[in-house]
Amino acid sequence: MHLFKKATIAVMTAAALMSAQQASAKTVEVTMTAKEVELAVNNKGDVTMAAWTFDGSIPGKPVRVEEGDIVDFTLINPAENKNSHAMDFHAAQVDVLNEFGEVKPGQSKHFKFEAKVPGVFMYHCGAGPMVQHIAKGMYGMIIVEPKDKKNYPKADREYVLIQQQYFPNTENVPALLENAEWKGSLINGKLFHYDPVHEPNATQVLEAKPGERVRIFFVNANINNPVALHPIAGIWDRVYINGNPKNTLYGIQTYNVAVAEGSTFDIVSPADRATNVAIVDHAMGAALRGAITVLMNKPDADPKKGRGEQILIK
Ligand SMILES: [Cu+2]
Repeated sequence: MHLFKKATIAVMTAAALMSAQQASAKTVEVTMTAKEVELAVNNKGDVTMAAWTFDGSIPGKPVRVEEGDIVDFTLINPAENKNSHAMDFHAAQVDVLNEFGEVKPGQSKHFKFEAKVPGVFMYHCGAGPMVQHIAKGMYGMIIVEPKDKKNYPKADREYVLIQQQYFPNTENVPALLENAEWKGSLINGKLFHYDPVHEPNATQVLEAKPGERVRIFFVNANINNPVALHPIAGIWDRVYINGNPKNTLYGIQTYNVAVAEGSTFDIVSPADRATNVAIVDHAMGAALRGAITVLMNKPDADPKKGRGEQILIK
């Protein structure tokens, strides 16, 4: 073939590939409202916290986009709130003083960013004192699905777990900074949220069928402590550091998740029998303060759990 023709074909192929990529990228609109509300932090509902939240829940809703998507974000801070709030997406590469700046009560803020890096990222309020806004519950997870699926087999079920240190008195900011007075570990906003073994009021567990690949998207939203994430009676088949399959570890017993890190964990239970796994922070002081989650692997697992909206079990 003529050299010129070859080059032309190569350029056309590259152009076609690029436009195919651009065509698959989309804009995802996300709006959140800062809400200062009283929320229960236990399953029974009688231990409450003066919470600051995104949309009234701890954690805020999971945001899920694909690598290359544009996140078009609006934060509303209603006039009835007493405090300024802000949004810091760890998946964004922007300007801390501009996009992540504080929004006063009665105002709102709008910004866009491209989710260029795949993975599991924390988001949180960055208004001062930031330690207090996080301790009061203003955080969540953004999942940026990788385009490159190498090392990233399809999961049968997916679950979001976010851990937070619980301080009964979030008005004592120096205590938060010194790691004093922390009394509990919240998983998705509640103590022993999915652990009926240690907490009779826990009604929910994670479910899967024996042999299914279960993917845990995990964020450490603790104020100060790392999380030694371990599946009791299991082994992590894969750990994707920062949720990115380019950073894959295999056959891991415990993986230490830094404060403000998000990582993804795959576990595959034995296919020939029903089993239970307890996903814990193996730092005992955290586990026995609430950081234990039961994953039940059983033939009659609820088909809705770990799919769609139910990646975060309420
Ligand atoms: Cu805030």
